Amino acid sequence: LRDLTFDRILNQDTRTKTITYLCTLSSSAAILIAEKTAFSPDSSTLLTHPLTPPNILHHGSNDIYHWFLASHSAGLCPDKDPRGADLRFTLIHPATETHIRKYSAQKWRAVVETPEVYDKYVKKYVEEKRGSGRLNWVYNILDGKAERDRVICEDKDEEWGWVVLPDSKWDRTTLSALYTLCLVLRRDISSLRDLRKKHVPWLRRLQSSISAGICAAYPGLEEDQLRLYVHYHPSYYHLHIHAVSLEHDAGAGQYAGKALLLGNVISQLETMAGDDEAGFQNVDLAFTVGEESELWQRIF
Ligand code: M7G
Repeated sequence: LRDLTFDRILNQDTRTKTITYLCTLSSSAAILIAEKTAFSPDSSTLLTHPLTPPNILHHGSNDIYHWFLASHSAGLCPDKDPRGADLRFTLIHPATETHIRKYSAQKWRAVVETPEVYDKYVKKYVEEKRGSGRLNWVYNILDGKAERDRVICEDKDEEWGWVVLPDSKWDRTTLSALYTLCLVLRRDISSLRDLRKKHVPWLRRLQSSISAGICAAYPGLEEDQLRLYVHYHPSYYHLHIHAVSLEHDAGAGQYAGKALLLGNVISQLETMAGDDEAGFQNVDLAFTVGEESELWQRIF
C-alpha cells in the first residue's frame, strides 16, 4: 500500500462512505477502494468510543434536536474545518416513543391507504401528531427562532411563501451530498393528501423557485442535478419538499413506497378529473410502513 501513487479519485459515495482512487503501482494502474468501517456491535465500545473524540463541535440545535461534529485525531479540529470531522452526531433529547419507534430496526409492510381509511383513521392520527409538539422545530424555523442564519432562499408571502434551508442530515459542506429542505409557510397543509388541483400553479412556481434559489447559492450545481420529492407518509405533518443532489443516495428516504417526485405529483394533480377542489383526498395511496410504526400497529 505504501508504494501506491495516487493519480485521481474515480468515485465517491457519500452514503456508503466509500472513495475509489485510481493509483499506480510498479508502473501499472491500480484501484484502491477506501471505506469507513462499521461501528463495533460490542456495546461497550459503541458507548465509549464515539463519545470520547478529542474534538467536538456543537453544529446547531433546534428544539429537542442537536447536532455535533467530532474528530478523533487531535490534530484535526472540526471547529476550524468541518471537513476534518470524522463523526457527526445527532442527539434527540428528550426522545419520545415515536422517535424510538422510528429509529428501531424493523420489518417493512406494503400497504394501500384508501380515501375511506384516511378519513376514518389516518386523519385523526395525523391531527394528533400535528398537535403533539412534533412540529416545534418547524415552527421555530418559520417564526425565525432557529436556524435563521442558515436560510438558503425564501419567499415571505404569507399564503404562498416558503423557506429553504439545509436539512439537518447534511454536513452543509459536501456539495455532492447536498440535502436541503423546503418548508412552506402556510400551516394548513399536512402532507400530499391535502394537495388539490388549485395548488398546481403554486407548486409549479415553488418547484422552479427553489431549484433556482439553491443553484444560485451553490455555484457548480445546476437545476437538473437536483431531485425534488415529498414523502408519503412523512415523519412530520407540515408540507415540505426534499431537494437533494442527484449524486447523493439518501437510501430508504428515496425508495418507491416513500418518495414521490414533485414533478410527478404536480402532473398527477393537473391531469386529475374534477374541479379545483379535486386532489389527493380522492386517490388510493400505496406506500411502505415499518412494523414498529404507530401507523402499522394502530391502523393497518
Ligand atoms: P420527513 O419526510 O417528514 O421525514 O422529513 P423523514 O425524517 O422520514 O425523512 C423531515 C426532514 O426534516 C428530514 O429530512 C429531517 O432530516 C429533517 N429535519 C428534522 N429535524 C428535526 C430538523 C431540524 O430541526 N432542522 C432541519 N434543518 N431539518 C430537520
